[in-house]
Amino acid sequence: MRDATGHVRGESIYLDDIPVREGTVHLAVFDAPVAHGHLRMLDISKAEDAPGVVAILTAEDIPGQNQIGSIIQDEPLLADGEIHFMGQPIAIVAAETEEQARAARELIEVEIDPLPVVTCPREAAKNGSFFHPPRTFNLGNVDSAWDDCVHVFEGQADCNGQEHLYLECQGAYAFLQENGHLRLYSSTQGLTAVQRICARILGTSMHQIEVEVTRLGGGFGGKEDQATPWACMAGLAATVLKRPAKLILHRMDDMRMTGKRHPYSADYKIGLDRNLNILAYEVHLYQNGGAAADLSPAILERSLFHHTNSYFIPNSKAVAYPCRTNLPPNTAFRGFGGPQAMFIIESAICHVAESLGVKAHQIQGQNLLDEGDELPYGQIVSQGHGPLAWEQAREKAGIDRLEEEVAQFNAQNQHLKQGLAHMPVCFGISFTNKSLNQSSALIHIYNDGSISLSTAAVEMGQGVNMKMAQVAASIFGIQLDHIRVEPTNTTRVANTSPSAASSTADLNGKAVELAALALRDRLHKHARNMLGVDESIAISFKDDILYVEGSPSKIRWSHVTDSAYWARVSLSEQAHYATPNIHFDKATEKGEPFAYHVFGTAIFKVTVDVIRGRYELDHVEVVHDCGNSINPNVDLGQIEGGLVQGVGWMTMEEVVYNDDGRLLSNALSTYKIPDIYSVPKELNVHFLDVDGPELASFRSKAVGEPPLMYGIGAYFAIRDAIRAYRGEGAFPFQAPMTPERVLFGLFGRDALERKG
Ligand code: LUZ
Ligand code: MOS
Repeated sequence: MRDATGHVRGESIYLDDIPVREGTVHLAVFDAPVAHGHLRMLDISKAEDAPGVVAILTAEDIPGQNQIGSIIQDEPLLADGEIHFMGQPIAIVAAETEEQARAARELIEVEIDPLPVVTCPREAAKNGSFFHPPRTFNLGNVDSAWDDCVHVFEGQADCNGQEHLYLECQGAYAFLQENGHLRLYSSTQGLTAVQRICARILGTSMHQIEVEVTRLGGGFGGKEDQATPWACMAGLAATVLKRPAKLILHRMDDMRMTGKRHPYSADYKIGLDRNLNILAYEVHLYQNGGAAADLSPAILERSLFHHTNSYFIPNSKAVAYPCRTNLPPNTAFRGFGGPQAMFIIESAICHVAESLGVKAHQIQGQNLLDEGDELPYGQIVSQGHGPLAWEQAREKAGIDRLEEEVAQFNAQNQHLKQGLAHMPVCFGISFTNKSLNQSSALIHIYNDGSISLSTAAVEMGQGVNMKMAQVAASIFGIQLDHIRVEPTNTTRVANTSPSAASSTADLNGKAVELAALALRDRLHKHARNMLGVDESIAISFKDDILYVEGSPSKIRWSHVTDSAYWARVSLSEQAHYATPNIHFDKATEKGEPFAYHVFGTAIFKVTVDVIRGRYELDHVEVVHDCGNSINPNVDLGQIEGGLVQGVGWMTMEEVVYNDDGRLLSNALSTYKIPDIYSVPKELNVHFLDVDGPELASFRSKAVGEPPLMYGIGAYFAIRDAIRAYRGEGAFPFQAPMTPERVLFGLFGRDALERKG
């Protein structure tokens, strides 16, 4: 990992580490203290007189359009009379120091006429409060399939949101250069979105705004769309005040003001034949979108795509409702609506298994998607490694022995119970918005042979810079240290798609490949001229040495690049890549939206402490399909990190808003995330030994998001252990499975609440 040294020595430069220029003002955001109402009065006079205050900016100071919505234009940067969620930005305090800005913020006064607050998506749905009409995916004919089913079960499943908790909070730094040109550093996954929307706010053109990102301290989707407002605020202050402006959210401000993973509430109905083949599945998904659309429509779409997870179900129907509530607008989070849909179908399958007294894995295993099966959106499974990964995971885990051990343990122990679960995952790779599936790369070779490489990719700790350098180095046949991966910058690579959808390495890697191949052709041609040989002679570079007909020559890479420069050969190349063939028709909700799918299975074994409601993950075995990994270390880190983040979502991370729309889990004291002690005591990850698809860069499959969904297995393994204690009887499918919910599951909520 090329960033490792800088990280451990504290030398890597994050946004807050950029040295500030003389005259910088520091910003603090004043946000709404209530979740819904009319802003009747805003008094900034006391704050304006506070020490160090330079100015206080409100909606009236915005020279362009007060609008940051991307998919739907429904979100002001600063409230303009209406308040829709607690934490909604109303004013920006600019002061000489950050402390002064934050102190002055306390002196702002508002009067807000309250309106009813809705926090529940089902209530919003009753009111018809949607971002757009509900969407429906259909395969086969679910209505007529119920008659063929021997077993039919209906139920409800709920999963909660998740706080991104990137180590680096949201932030931006902006200053004017000459002729009104704005330079904007933003902690964003999507530079062009920041550039476009900041131009809209300032009423200027995109070419007046240059956005640069060196690296992020984590994103996880939280900075795909929601880095934009803070960047716009810094840009606005810098433009209006003609002074450099810096805004870094403190953790509690960040947690209060930004959106999270969407909570979903769902009604499902599942039908099987007597051999436990799933014949029909119907699900109604209520998405808690928060107060503005943000990326909710795209996230809803991905929930629809993944509503049958890894299973072939000949008749399925999913209806998804994008509900507007008075919470901060929920947003992208690793998995992007997929995890919620998968938790829900896993709940339905678990419901069947518990009711019929069979093991869930029996139903899961025999209904897995296989080669040639049709997905609910019409795409046909190809290179469908689901069953292979499933079988290998069972084998590597030693599932028969594990099952025996657990049965024996449970027979011998009263106050500790163990449980097992299988979690297969199938995740589609590509942005579901077809247009976003493009990227470009710019390569400059300097005459000494060293290289400047720029792409649209944002390094956020996922190792994409390393992969991009590896792609270029392997095509050129040179050492990795010749290549500098530049900060991402909209003047070097324009019209960037966000680094998201697990597609960053694929899309940008392909663009790097195209640019590098063009340069290599040119340099090979020049090397042939240097050697005085023609096309019939095979040449190549390996480890910086020019090989002629397979034998090393005395000529090095840098000799060729230097000679090419003096011979006036262009040593720069820009290339653009767009994923071929993918398409989707929203009128029929059918098409082939994904370049390919990623498959894998995780098997969980847990122990639950029946007295305390606590649990430990004893053993997790994962078989994951990385294709031909470019960098197994990076990919392993993604798999382990994703899995633990998914376990956190499913077991301990509980986002709590009260009925007034106030975030109660507003700090790390009340919001628990996994730490090193939450990592499974034994975690074995195996890569499936198969070739990756053509549409993956170097056939190395996308790895960012899919492993998160393995974490769902933790929920069902704990549930299995609870069942081992309490035997029969239903209890709700509600995630996360916090220790409190474990106790409710073990003893019944009523019993516990009555007896205290
Ligand atoms: N972001 C996005 C995503 O804009 N479109 C997507 O399809 C997507 N998928 C996963 C994660 N982020
Ligand atoms: Mo995303 S959830 O920004 O890939």
